[in-house]
Amino acid sequence: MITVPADPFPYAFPPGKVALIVIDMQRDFVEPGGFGESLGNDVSLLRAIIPTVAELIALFRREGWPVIHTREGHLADLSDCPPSKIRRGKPSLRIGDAGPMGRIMVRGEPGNAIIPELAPIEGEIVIDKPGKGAFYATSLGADLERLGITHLVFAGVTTEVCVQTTMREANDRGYDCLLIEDATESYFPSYKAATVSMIAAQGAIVGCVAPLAALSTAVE
Ligand code: C5J
Repeated sequence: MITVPADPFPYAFPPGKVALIVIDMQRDFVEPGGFGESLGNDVSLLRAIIPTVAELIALFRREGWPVIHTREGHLADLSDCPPSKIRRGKPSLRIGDAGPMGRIMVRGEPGNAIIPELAPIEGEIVIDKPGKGAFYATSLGADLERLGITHLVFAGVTTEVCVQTTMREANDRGYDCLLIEDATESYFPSYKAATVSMIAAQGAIVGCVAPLAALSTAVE
């Protein structure tokens, strides 16, 4: 077992049974001129974690542990997007509309791609998800089962939406979860802070939290 100093208690994982899930580091959320910025958000907050996420991915690749990437997006005909989701957001720019980087939140459009700095390499799983959680309507559960994974490490954006939702889904499915707190970010710093504390609260009700340095040192 490898043991990482974490909040609220040390996080121990068997090296052959751990995977990294990098949530939605896609151009539309993270790059200037994308959907996130068009909604009035400051993407520089999200961009600041790119080097840390890259370092985390490099650690997993070096160890030969699985790296799984997710992208939030919908089929071109939006048949997998509930009308309630389309109705939300900015009235002038809905899911499926033509935006600064192609059709908003549509698979295969430029904005839906993972940013080049964190691009998946050959053999890594990429999960296209229609929801905020990465288990809903995807192959993620079956993929993890096939790989024999019991422990999940999380990074990506945004902390309080897709990262937290996926961690909660994973927690309910019995996975032991660790959030790397400097490898996740929100457009709203107070939402990130609240999410990080609520994940670890009540004896790790959703999972443990640690900085990348704690994981790196434990793995050395
Ligand atoms: C959002 C996400 N915030 N990846 N998506 O809509 O967190």
